Amino acid sequence: MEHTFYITTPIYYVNASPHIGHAYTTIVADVLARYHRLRGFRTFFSTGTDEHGDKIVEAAQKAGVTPQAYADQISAQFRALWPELAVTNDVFVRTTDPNHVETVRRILQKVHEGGDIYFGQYEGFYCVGCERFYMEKELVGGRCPQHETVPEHRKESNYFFRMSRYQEWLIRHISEHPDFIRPERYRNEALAFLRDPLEDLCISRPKSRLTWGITLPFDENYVTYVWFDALINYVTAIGYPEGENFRTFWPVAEHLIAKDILKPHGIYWPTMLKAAGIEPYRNLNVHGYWNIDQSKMSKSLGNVIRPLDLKDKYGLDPFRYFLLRDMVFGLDSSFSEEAFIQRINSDLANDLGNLVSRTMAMAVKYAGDCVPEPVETAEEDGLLRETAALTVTEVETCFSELALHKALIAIWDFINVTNKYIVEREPWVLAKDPVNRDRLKTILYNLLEALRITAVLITPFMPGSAAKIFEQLGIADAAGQNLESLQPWGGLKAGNELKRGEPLFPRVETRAETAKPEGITVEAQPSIKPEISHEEFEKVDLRVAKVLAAERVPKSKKLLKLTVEIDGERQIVAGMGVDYSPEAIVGKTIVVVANLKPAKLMGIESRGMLLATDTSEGLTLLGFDRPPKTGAKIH
Ligand code: ME8
Repeated sequence: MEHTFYITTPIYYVNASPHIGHAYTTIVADVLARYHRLRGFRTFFSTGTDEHGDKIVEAAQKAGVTPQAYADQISAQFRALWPELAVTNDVFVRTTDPNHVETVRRILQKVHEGGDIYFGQYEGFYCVGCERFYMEKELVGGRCPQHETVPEHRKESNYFFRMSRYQEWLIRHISEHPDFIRPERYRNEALAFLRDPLEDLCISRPKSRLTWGITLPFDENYVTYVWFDALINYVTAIGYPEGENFRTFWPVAEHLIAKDILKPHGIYWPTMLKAAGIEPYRNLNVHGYWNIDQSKMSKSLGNVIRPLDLKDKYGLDPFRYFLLRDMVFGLDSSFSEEAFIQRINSDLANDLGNLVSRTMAMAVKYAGDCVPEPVETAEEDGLLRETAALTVTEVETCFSELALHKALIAIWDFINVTNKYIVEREPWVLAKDPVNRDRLKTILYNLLEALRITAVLITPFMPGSAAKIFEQLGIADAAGQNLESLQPWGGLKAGNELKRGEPLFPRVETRAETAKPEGITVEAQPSIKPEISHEEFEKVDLRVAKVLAAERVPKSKKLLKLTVEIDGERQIVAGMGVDYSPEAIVGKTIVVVANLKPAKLMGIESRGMLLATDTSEGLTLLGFDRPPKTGAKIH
């Protein structure tokens, strides 16, 4: 039987330009699509833009153009971005496309005829940012939990989709298909929504208020609610209902979204499908959020990261690698440029880049310009071969679990085993004596085969770099580049012409390295530590403190004994003596970790720790823009 795979991304709103979050989802979809193609699956990959609704009308008004002109302009930005990021979508759906409009009307008609749409009154709180009504109890302090804005109160006559009718069915479906919504935390979240009675969904907007939408097929005076319209894109993309693609791909549909839109995808969409007589999608795959330097990305904070800026600055493959390596699928992650540079320098330039350059340099030098014939396999080559086989299996498992960062970790373990193989075999020593010729050929062959395996495995993640490695190895045919060719060991053809290339990943100079020539010693930025939960952070009690007295600890250059006021007076011994004299530190308002276990430094008890950071001129204490009260909690 032919294997098939259908992957979708959300269709993005055209109210703002693409950012790193959109790039992440779409690149994950691309990695999955490429991986399945590499395994020989017939694959279809769809993305697009969501163009109707209040939100777009508001954005267009602000820009002083019509909604259509606005949608055209931003949709074009998304469309043009994907090839720049090597994204290989098969289709790009716009909700203003005539075939989509037709599909939405067709499905509405069908659901209406099935008796699942009725006319009624609605009163509720509408968040334009989310394009949805909220129940009062869902609001946080009267505000939308996502956008933190006060929603509009609306009361109007509208059409409703009888979603409540499918509640029991949906609970059963989710329970019987444990993978329907994954990872598990989001399945649980969806089941939690379903614990309360499901309300019917308001699926229309009166034209007296909003005209920018798809007219209902059964009432000219209303347009379709933007989510009812948008979700249907997933079947428009594959030609519902007649298309051959629909029959082939719908049964294997995999949706990819972030946690922000779990409810429409996990609740509205399956019930809509059920009412329309379409079987449910196969899986809803939900990932976390990219935050920027620990805070939420938002236009108002001015910290929106544009994917093309990063690509232009650091290259496409490093960008794709970083996004996939630094986010655990399902959890939030924090983007920092320092962490990105660290990955480029260590994983890419050092581990993979060096492996390719060293191997190619040795192969060309000791074997001439062709892949040598392996002659004798020694037992000591076993580890490399076994690791290769295990890595291929591990990567397959990781893909089936969407643990893409783990797939990369597995590939990098193999890269490191290969690097170690070079160090231990010392080909440059063997090359000194012709007696070792056959052994040397085998070792070089093994290294080149390990490179080929690595190149195949990284193809979905870094297609450009994989292609460069194939070129260096003289592999032009697809047969040497697919996953099937990885087992058994030895798929690389002896005699292939080798071509040395440029280094794959130039190192990026860190601030410390750039600063050095001017005689300043700044440490390279340490990478961000592993994520902790909010609860874990809450355990640290940070307080505002005031330094009341300070003296040097006898016989120590660094230590100062401080008396600080927090919740009363307490003693702290701090290593600030090189950078601050006792006189300079007295009177300062500082930040202290107040619940650190007491410790003794040079025999003196210390109850707490001061917060400081490094600068080119030494340590500096953390301070405040406005004077806070002593003892105030820091959050
Ligand atoms: O919700 N981190 O469109 P949208 C990770 N039109 N991913 C992020 C992200 C972040 N900080 N920010 C956005 C819509 N995303 C609807 C979808 S589908 C039928 C209709 C990604 O432009 C992520 O995939 O607000 C998220 O689910 C999506 O963009 C939301 O895009």
